[in-house]
Amino acid sequence: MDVMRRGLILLMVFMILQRGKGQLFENFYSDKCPNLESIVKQEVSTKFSQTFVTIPATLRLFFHDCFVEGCDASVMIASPNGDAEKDAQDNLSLAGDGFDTVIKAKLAVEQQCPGVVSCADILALGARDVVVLAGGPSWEVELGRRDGLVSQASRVAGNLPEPEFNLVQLNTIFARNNLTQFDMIALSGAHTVGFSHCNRFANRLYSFSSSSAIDPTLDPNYAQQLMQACPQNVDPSIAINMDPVTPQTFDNVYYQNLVSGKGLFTSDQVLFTDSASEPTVNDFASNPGNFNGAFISAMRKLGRVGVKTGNEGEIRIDCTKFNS
Ligand code: HEM
Ligand SMILES: *[C@@H]1O[C@H](CO)[C@@H](O)[C@H](O)[C@H]1NC(C)=O
Ligand SMILES: CC(=O)N[C@H]1CO[C@H](CO)[C@@H](O)[C@@H]1O
Repeated sequence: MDVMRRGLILLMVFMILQRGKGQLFENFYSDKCPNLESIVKQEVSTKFSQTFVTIPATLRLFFHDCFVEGCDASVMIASPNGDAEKDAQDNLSLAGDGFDTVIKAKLAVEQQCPGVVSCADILALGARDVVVLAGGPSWEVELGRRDGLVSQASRVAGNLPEPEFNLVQLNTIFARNNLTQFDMIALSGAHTVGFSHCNRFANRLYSFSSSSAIDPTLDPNYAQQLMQACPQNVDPSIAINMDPVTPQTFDNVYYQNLVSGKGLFTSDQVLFTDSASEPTVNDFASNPGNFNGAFISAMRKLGRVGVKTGNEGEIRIDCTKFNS
């Protein structure tokens, strides 16, 4: 009896200790930095008024940060040796405006609340703010992340999805981050804004298979448009809109494009051509409310991936450098 009671007490203590671990809260900074959300929103809006790229760049930066070492701003670190996360091959195309947005927002936050708010949380807030600025849905962002102490280019390969991926490969890499196929399809809707360089999909235009140079799942007119914008051996710096219909609006037109054969990457188009994911694409294409709800839920889940809380990590002062 005595042994059982002792065991029970130990179990309860263990559960209480575990409870707060890895947990985020919407009101985490309400005492320590009450104006946080409006400061970040102001900086993001100012940056957006200078360039539209602020929107896709910040959204994609959040995704890449979360999938490598968790959402801990590890992607922000600039190493003098060129061996940090942002220096990896897969990160070569991260637009500088996303980094700049976080750096500027952090500077403004430090003026009012020095040493209190993590860069990881500022990036999570910025990702929400840019979706809203592009006409997408809004949501409450969970906060309390700490900034990571590891940022290595060698940790990137294999942790980010590739544009050539099929459904199983996409599901596998998202599942490792606690995200379902449904979440993955919703998050892919981020490709409703932003740009891609020609080399990320050129194989679908010029060297698809031995029987067909052009990917037969591409709408033929869209394929012609893409070949005009991206001739073979085009300047590698050329990038085109990923959503050819409403490129600057955060909406569900991305899914309507998939239905009409206008998915830019194999990883986009496969969501419609694979019968396991097609029903969800059809649903999001015709019900913007369903897409918005699924996107919000998936962004909140994405924001919990591998987070450091409590005394883990640090609150970085300069988002691009570890404190010591
Ligand atoms: C499902 C698997 C995914 C694959 C294979 C993928 C792949 C890519 C590729 C190849 C590009 C073009 C990069 C370039 O050439 O500059 C891109 C752009 C982009 N991706 Fe994804 N992505 C995926 C999921 C996501 C998710 C989950 C998000 C965010 C929630 C996201 C947000 C973006 C944005 C906003 C851009 C445009 C970036 C810009 O214009 O600067 N992607 N993605
Ligand atoms: C996935 O969820 C489990 C259970 O909540 C958690 O222990 C694990 O750390 C999560 N994985 C990631 C990558 O966040
Ligand atoms: C946006 C960004 O910082 N991109 C970097 C990716 O990696 C290359 C190679 O190290 C850097 O030159 C880029 O600045």
